[in-house]
Amino acid sequence: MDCIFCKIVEGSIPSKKVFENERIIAFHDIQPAAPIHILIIPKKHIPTMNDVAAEDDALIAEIFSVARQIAKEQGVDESGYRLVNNCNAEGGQVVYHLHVHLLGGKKLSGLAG
Ligand code: D5M
Repeated sequence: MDCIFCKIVEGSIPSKKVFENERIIAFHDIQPAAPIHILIIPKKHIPTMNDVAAEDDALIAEIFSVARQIAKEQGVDESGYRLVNNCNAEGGQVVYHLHVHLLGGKKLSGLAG
């Protein structure tokens, strides 16, 4: 499959990983939009938020759990951070493998920029 994030999951494309288990990996975004910009993704190829099925409920919950853990490890849990999912073209999605951006390390603004 020609999916850049599947290639990161396989290890055929390098990434700066900060978390990995059997279902999820998280790594630094290659084009950081904030001092801390980490992507949290399921290993399973789910193209967009619209493709999340009921059977993925536990996986989605775990992505948020991993996000909380990473925010703490990165030292932004108290100062604050933002979780973002872009869905389809007008949502700004570029990579069609579900991912949550964890952004922090500065005062964030412009939610719908
Ligand atoms: O965000 C897709 C994000 O994926 C965007 O911020 C760049 C990032 N990206 C693309 N390729 C890579 C690699 N190879 N490593 C790390 N990060 C990457 P979207 O929500 O789809 O607009």
